[in-house]
Amino acid sequence: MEKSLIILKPDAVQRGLVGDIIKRFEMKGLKILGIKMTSLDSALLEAHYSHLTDKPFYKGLENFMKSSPVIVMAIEGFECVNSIRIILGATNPREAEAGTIRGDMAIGTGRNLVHASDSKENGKKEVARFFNDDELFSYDKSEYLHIYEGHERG
Ligand code: DAT
Ligand code: MG
Repeated sequence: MEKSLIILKPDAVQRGLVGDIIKRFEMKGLKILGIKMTSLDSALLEAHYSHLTDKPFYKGLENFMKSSPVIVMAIEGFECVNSIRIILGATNPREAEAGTIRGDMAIGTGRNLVHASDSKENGKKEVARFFNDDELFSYDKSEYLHIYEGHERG
């Protein structure tokens, strides 16, 4: 089972889209291992966006991510990293497919509502970066029998 770190960014919180976005992950059948509201600081953001700190838009991105609380979620599912990126849509919401979160609800690249991990390795790393062990829950989801075939349940 893969893990993905999801952030519902300040625009999702401010626009009242938190419920609609979480709904899409729940509808897919993904398991929420942890969820909380938190504020992000510069050090955490620099670690999280280390691939972008030298970009001209980085300071704006950092300020935006600190501009209001966010919701962070740890999600688990079979090959879920890729599935979740598909549910998000392209980084630039104007190029995101209709039916995706960004395609349906966003316009600006710097206001694209949601972060999700981009690889299995980063999923593991990012969940550990944003959650303490005692904030993550291990439990059986009864509906798994109707979401997965046996070999996919792990
Ligand atoms: P993604 O969020 O799809 O994984 P990313 O990791 O390349 O995309 O970038 C992280 C965030 O940085 C992205 O969600 C929005 C912002 N960003 C990326 N490219 C940008 C650009 N050209 N202008 C403004 N913001 C940008
Ligand atoms: Mg990314």
